[in-house]
Amino acid sequence: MFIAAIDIGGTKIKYGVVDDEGSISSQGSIQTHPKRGASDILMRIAEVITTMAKAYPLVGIGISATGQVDFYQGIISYATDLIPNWIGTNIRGYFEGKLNLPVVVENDVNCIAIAEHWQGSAIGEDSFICIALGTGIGGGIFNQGELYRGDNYGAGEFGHIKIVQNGRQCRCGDYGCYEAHASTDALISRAKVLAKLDNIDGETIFQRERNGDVLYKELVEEWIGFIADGLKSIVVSFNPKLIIIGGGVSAQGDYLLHRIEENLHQKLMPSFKKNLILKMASAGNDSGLLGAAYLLLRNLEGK
Ligand code: BMX
Ligand code: ZN
Repeated sequence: MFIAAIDIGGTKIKYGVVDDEGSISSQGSIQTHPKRGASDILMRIAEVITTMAKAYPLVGIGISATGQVDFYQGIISYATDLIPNWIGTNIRGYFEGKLNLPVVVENDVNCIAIAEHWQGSAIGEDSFICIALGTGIGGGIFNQGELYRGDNYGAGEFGHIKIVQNGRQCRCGDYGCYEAHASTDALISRAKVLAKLDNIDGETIFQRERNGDVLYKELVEEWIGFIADGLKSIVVSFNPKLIIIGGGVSAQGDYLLHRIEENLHQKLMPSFKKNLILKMASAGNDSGLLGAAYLLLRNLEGK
C-alpha cells in the first residue's frame, strides 16, 4: 500500500510516498513560503500529490501540519500568525474534495511522536515526551500508549512556555516564549544579528562552532541553555522517563544531545534526572512523514 505523506513545517514542506512498512520513496521538499498564506500552500501540495498519484496507486493522504490540529475533522483549530489564514483551514476537506482519497491530518510533532513510537526511539515505551526544534517548537505527549491531545488539541504546545521575562517577541503575541529563544529559527536570527549577516543556516552555525569560532561558541552555548530551561519545565510537569528531540537539529546527533543533557542535569533535582533518558528522533527529519502515514493506515483499518 502506498500513502502520500506530507509534512508542512514553517520553513519547508517535505513529502514522500510511504508504504505500510514505513519505507519512504520519491522524497523531496519545497519551501513553505508561509507568508503567501494557506491557499497557496494547499495548492502547491495538491500539485505534488497529483504527480505522486501518477506514479503510485495511492490509498490515501497523511498530513503532518504545523499548528494545533483538530485531528477528528482535519482542521487547523488554532495557530500562531506564522501562516496567514491558517486558523480554520479545512485541510482534510480540501484534499478529499480535490483528490478523492481518504485524508488524515495531525499536528507535526504529534506525528513525530507517533512515528517514533511505531518504529523509532520510543518503540516499546508507552509514556514519553517528544519535542521538535524547528521554525517553532512543538511537542507530543504519549501517555500509556495513547497520544494526549488536550481539550482543544493544544496539548504539548511547548513552544509557548514562557522562559524569559520581557524576552523576545513570539508569533503567538506574547514575549519570552520558549520557541522565541530556543527554536532553530531563534538560533539563526540571533546569529544574523551578532555576526551581522544577511543569511546563514543552522548547519553553518554548528560547523563554525565546532571549528572553535568564539562568537558561534557563545551563541550555541546560550541557545543550549534556553533549550534546557524549557526542557526543565517539561520534565517537572510530566516527570518522563524518555524525551525524544526531533526537527532539523536531530541531524547534529550525540554531539548536541550530550550538551543539552549536561545543561539540563545542572538544573534538575536528582529525583527527576535519575532515570531520565534523552534521545534524538531516530528517523530524524523524516519522522513527520512516517507518523502521518501511520495515522492514515490506522484510519483505513477503522481505528
Ligand atoms: C509552533 C506551532 C506548533 C508547531 C510548532 C513546530 C503554529 C503554526 N505552530 O509552536 O503547532 O508544532 O510550532 O512547528 O502555531 P514548525 O513550524 O517548527 O514545524
Ligand atoms: Zn509564544
